[in-house]
Amino acid sequence: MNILTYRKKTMLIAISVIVSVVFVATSCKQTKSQSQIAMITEEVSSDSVKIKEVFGYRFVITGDFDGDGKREQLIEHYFSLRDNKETNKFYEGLEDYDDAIELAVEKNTYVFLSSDNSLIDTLRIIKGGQVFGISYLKNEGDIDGDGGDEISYVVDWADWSNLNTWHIMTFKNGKWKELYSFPIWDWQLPNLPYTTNQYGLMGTEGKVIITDNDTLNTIIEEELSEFKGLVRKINTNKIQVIFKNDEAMMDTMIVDLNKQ
Ligand SMILES: [Ca+2]
Ligand SMILES: [Ca+2]
Repeated sequence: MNILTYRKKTMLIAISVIVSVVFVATSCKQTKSQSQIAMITEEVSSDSVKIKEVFGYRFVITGDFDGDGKREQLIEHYFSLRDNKETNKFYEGLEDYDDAIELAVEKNTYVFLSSDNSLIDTLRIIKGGQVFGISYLKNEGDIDGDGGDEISYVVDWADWSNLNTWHIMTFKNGKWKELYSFPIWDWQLPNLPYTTNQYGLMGTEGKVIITDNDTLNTIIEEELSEFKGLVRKINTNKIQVIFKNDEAMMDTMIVDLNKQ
């Protein structure tokens, strides 16, 4: 290689480095403006996406909860204390879960179960909490042998945790009392359909509202009704429960309610 060729080569390398630097700088600039455009596009598109209220599922169970020999209903309510009316649980078109939580909190919601039997007191579950209603409700039958059916419920917390508590309640002497409770994970429960019949204080108020997929909602509802729950009566005041133990393992245990 002679000296001239060497200089030419060095020059070519220098030029190519300069070109590369300019190219990288230009492409950085392009990337920045492109990302700005993307941001604006996202803002515009999110503005144009209509946020739609989704009423959500409401549990209704039947049983003889006061033990008078006649069956009655227990109906879930998701009530806004801010708006003073039954309210929607969810929204379609929200960008993230935090917005859903924030909207639920803003509405100052009150989750309760009412009965069509006026002698049965309202079961006040959560007032003004971070909730989306209840995620499970079941008639457990007469666990303690007093003639009235006990119930189980789980709160649908508007949070990020999957830890939860299963509550068994009994209606005695005009009041709801907790018979027993145990820790669970939310994933031990079946999914809820996004919409269902709309219940007011006087009964059904609306029809089924479907957001996206009828077939899927039907399957989810079937699975929900087929779910056996996490409590099994073994004998009077003796139950077997599936729970989250202290080692964070799914476990079963026999509970003697006479010893609680
Ligand atoms: Ca009754
Ligand atoms: Ca009972």
